[in-house]
Amino acid sequence: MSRLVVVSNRVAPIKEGKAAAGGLAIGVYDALRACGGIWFGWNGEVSGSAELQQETHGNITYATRGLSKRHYDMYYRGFANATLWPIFHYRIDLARYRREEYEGYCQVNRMFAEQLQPLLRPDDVIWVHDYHLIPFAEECRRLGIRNRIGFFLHIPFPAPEILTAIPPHNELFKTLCSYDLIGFQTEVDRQAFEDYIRREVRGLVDSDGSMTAYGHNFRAKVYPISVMPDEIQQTASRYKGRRNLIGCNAVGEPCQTIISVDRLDYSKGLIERFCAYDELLQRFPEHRRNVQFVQIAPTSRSDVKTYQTLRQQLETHAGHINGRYAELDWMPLHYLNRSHERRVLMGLFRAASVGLVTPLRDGMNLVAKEYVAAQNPENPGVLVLSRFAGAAHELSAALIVNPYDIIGMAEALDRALRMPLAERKERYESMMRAIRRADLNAWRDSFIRDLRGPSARTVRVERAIRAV
Ligand code: ADQ
Repeated sequence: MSRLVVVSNRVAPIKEGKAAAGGLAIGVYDALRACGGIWFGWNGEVSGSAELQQETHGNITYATRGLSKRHYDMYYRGFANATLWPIFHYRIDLARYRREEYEGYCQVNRMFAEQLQPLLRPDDVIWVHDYHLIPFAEECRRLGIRNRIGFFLHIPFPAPEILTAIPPHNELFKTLCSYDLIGFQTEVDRQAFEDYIRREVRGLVDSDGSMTAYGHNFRAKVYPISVMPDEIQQTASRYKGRRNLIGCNAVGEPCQTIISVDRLDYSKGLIERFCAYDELLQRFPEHRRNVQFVQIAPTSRSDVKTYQTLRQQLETHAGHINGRYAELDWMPLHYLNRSHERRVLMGLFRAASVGLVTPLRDGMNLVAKEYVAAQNPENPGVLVLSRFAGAAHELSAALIVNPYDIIGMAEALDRALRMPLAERKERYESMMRAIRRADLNAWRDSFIRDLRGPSARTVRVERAIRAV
């Protein structure tokens, strides 16, 4: 089998025998181990060496490099995270556009392609990840690289009306059409891309998902990312640590726990969630002392202004809730800015009565799937899930909420905290079936199979021949 070459913005080498953290890393790592290959990208160092450093563990070579401060500011902090991230999450109000940042973004994509080229073999297949690397395939084609190249977008693809707010959208999405295969999290995202291709570009779209635009033939399909449910189930049930603390308040009285785990990001709807919890305690005072809310939210992109402001707002809200309701022996909200080991998170998920996952927009949201997979089948908790998380398409048996409706979320929390066992089991079983039907292996295998399979051009030619 030909090698796999994975390109992602951030690469953290995984030593053999060590566990990868997070969905993307686990999925990609397993695929690389199965057929051997290269994982190429930024090593996270700023002002570090632009020289390519290579280290090999087993049959995987990690080829990484640093970014200069200027490139970090233009490409990563600038165009990727201050223009694309907010716009793809429907937050034009938070987006800014600077031409020099866009140029820096394109430059980094070009440098990455140039550095990858000498490492490539003619039959390698290349799998590129996420919004940092939209022009990557176009840069490869410019260098004469003819390998199959696929792209997976981890975040939402917004409606064309939103996308066109990006000043160079035509140029940018033209480069996206250089990929052979483009993968999206949900049908809504794929449809939005199709709308853009039809309306903005006047491209052609076939019923099998193949498209033609700017003289390129390519396919666009849905591959919902997921988790390994059995592995999570095992990790969660084995965890014997702090879990015992959950389920009791400070004086040992029984207490239900609501848990949320997110990167600290405005797309995750954290402020609205705090307001909903406040509303729950106000509207349904019977839950006071009987419930605690644990919000784990490690800071991310902390050198971007919007993220600093969000952090301050959350601290104020958290202080307000605890100040208003806390008693000497009961703390209603535990707000933790630290990252936690995966096994600890899975253990906490299992012990919590409610998983509260309410992003304003999210490509998929793996925490929703992890929460369900971690539950005790005999006494499962309830998932309260935003309709704007990609995961809501598969996990329709969750209590689906609109994160802009604060009272609606408080009512859903009340319902979740009171839900009888039979209903909890029924919802849990339905969600587990959905997760098992399309787990992380299915995500990875179907994408790689399609990328290695016949190209959109071949399919089109064969169809034309059959029609004659
Ligand atoms: P993220 O926005 O990072 O990912 P998410 O899907 O929730 O969001 O994945 C986060 C991962 O990190 C989960 O596996 C979670 O358990 C872990 N994690 C979160 N907080 C943690 C903490 N405090 N400590 C340790 N681990 C923590 C992007 C998109 C999503 C998409 C994923 C994968 O924004 O929509 O689901 O990529 O495609």
